[in-house]
Amino acid sequence: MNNIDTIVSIATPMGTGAISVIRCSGDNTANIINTFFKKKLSSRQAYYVNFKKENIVIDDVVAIYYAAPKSYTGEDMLEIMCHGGPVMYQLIINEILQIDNCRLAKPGEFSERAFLNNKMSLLEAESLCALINAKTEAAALAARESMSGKMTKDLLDVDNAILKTRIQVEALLDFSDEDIETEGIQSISKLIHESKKEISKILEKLKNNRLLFETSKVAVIGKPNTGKSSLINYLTEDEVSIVNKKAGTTRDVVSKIFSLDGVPVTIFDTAGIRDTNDLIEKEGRERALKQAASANIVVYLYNVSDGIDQEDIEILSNIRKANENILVAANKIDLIEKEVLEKIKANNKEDLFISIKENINMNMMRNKILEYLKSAIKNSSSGLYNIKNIEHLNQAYQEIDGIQINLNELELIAEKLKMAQKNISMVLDNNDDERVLSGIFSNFCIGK
Ligand SMILES: Nc1nc2c(ncn2[C@@H]2O[C@H](COP(=O)(O)OP(=O)(O)OP(=O)(O)O)[C@@H](O)[C@H]2O)c(=O)[nH]1
Ligand SMILES: [Mg+2]
Repeated sequence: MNNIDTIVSIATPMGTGAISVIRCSGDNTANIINTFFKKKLSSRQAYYVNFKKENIVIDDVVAIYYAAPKSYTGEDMLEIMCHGGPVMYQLIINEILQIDNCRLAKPGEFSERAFLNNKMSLLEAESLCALINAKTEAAALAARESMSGKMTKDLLDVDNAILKTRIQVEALLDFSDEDIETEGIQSISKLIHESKKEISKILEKLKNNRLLFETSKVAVIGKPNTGKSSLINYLTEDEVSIVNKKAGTTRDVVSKIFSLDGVPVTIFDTAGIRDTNDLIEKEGRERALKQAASANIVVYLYNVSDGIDQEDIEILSNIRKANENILVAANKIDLIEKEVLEKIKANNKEDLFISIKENINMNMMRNKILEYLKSAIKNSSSGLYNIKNIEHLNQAYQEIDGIQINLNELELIAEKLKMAQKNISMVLDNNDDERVLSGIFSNFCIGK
């Protein structure tokens, strides 16, 4: 691919810092080097040089030239490390922009050129985008792993295994020897089983990654004094909300972003819901219900000593109209006798029984929230992480899962395997215009 423009941009955050890095990429890189350094730079070597405008030194910098195609973009590239601060890099960029066909780069344009020059796959570009935008350590590490090409390799391995199975099925279609048939069927059955296992492993990873790259919303709802604020403080390990024995302590929605075992979550504390004439409390109640509707999941708390009463049932059915994903938990189990608790548990098998104060079953609570989130965000759309990959892989899994291994069904098996392969190739497809145009590169920062 031949781009006429040479693009220029700052690659480090704008503002004050020790150094700033400026990046250029394109055919005119050599011209930039000649004009401002007045010397030839060998590829991939750091030079301490003066950046000069005519004979005036603008800054002393470290410059590295990367000759095409051995560069990030695959084009001629130059990286200039100048003194930091908000002014110097702008002076240098302004000078470079005077060179013919040089212009400022758009966000992600260096990576887009790398992709167009086959320096990275679409899957790797998507992972890179996720890495730049990662909000937790776990998200960054997961993105890093799939960027390294491991996901691509795993997919190629499964694709190969399915191809091998298809060849065996086709061969069997051409033979009618009984011994060969029995052996062949066994081998096909084994191969199919393995492919299914591998696809489901990759699928699980994609789903987990998806959770890492979203910021999921959890709304905590319940009647006053049930421990909502205590739960928020416990999960976030912070004093986000005021906790008090007086009912009606929280009056407005309070939110906090935190990492729930690596998953970025925004949790919303809300006002306790009860029938009231107090105007502020009424408004708080409205806001709580609105929050429940817009969250990915709702955690509904009740006090185990009071049980679920008519009021809880009404609130729950109100929430359910807008949000089906409700995790119901009974709090304060430390306050009741064991035998009584067992009886209540037997009548409310779906609920989770916890004590926030005494830290009972709180690990289970965290896991349940993650489990609910995973299924709740399954169908929501994501700007960062491509849901289409999950859909294609799911389809590949369904095709293989639907296979009945039977000698009379060989043609159908061959067809299903072909469809599975087709779906895997869609994830690996580097020419998927829809994905390229979905704006992954514009989600990148300037200079990447
Ligand atoms: N014994 C016991 N007390 C708890 C537990 N969880 C919370 N509490 C207490 O219950 C009281 C109310 O807790 P909050 O977290 O303020 O309850 P809330 O649901 O936010 O209340 P509002 O904001 O008024 O709606 C406080 O005194 C907490 O210390 C628990 O597991 N066991
Ligand atoms: Mg509260």
